[in-house]
Amino acid sequence: MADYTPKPDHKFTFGLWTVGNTGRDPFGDPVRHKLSPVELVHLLADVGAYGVNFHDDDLVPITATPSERAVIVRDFKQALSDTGLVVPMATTNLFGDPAFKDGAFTSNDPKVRAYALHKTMHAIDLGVECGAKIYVFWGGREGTETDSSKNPSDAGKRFRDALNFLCEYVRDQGYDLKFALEPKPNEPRSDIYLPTVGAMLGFIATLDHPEMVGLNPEVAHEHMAGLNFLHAVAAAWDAGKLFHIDLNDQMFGRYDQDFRFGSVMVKQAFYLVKFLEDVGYSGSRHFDAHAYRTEDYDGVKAFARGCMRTYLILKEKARQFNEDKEIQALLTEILADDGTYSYLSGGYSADKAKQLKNTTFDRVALGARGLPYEQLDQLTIELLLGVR
Ligand code: GCO
Ligand code: MN
Ligand code: MN
Repeated sequence: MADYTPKPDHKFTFGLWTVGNTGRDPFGDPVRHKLSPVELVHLLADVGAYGVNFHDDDLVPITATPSERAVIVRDFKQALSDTGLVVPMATTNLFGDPAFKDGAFTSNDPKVRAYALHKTMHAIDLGVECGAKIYVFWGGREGTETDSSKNPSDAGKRFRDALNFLCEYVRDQGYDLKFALEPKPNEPRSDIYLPTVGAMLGFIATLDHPEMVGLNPEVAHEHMAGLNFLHAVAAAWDAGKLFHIDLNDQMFGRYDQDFRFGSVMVKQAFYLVKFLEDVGYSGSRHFDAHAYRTEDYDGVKAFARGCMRTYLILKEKARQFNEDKEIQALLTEILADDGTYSYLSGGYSADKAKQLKNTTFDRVALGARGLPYEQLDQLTIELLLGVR
């Protein structure tokens, strides 16, 4: 029997805002009382998490005085040392305060843009002080309801200027910190700029320090856009940009549901875990999700345990897939290569181009070959359903 107990090596993390979610939604009031950051650290330690991440305001309220901040940070660090939890990632709340109603770095108001930079520099200091090595940028309100209000190419330029400024700030301070950009197509704005992993990858290449900036893709965000999350993650990985990942779940096309990891689209979650484990992704497995609004704090713990347990079950399933003789035999058949064209793998040369142009192909035979993908998929389903 495999062991599904979370261990520090698994790098399972949660945000203060995830297990701390009180269930408030646009239609109803909170259903759970608010826990303090210290209580949340202990809750996460109880369920076996490795780390805790936060927005600046989750830890230090936006109204706190410097002396209140000092006490809060001291108590939080004490809770970390009492429990052994670490803070791998931090981020800024640039969406909650009314000042950010038209965005932060992309706001039309230069004063708001300046305040966003000011708030982020302080939040970076706080994150680094608590040990963060990854700093996430989720542009929650960086978008529009009406495009008559803002030129999208001005918005792109403002966002670029802000990130360039903040990269220089981090370098100036000598911080060991990388940025991870988190795309989302909409919600809370009608449209958010740079809505997908692909869009962000293109944008990063335009920055002054692209080596400092990568991606924080989220399952729900690509699913909201009807996209294949695994393919998005693979593109980020291939570009050397998978700095962090937000795991949760939901069907395509819905609002941002933030369900327990693996609770909705099990097959997609399996391919994702298999990919992360196969390639050796070594970053945090961060669960950016929250418990159903029906739950009390026992339910929140069940939710958090469930995220980690499902990940570990899928990891074990991936191991079985890689060792399953029938599955591997089918893959060997699918990937068969008699080496005729291996000369093409070393890149272009004029001779190779000439040789290839002069080759005669049996197009009909190529098209006639049957591919056993039905069998392969059925075996995968049976493995996931536990009958293999
Ligand atoms: C959302 C986002 C956020 C971010 C968080 C950290 O849909 O609300 O996923 O939860 O991940 O702000 O950057
Ligand atoms: Mn989200
Ligand atoms: Mn997220």
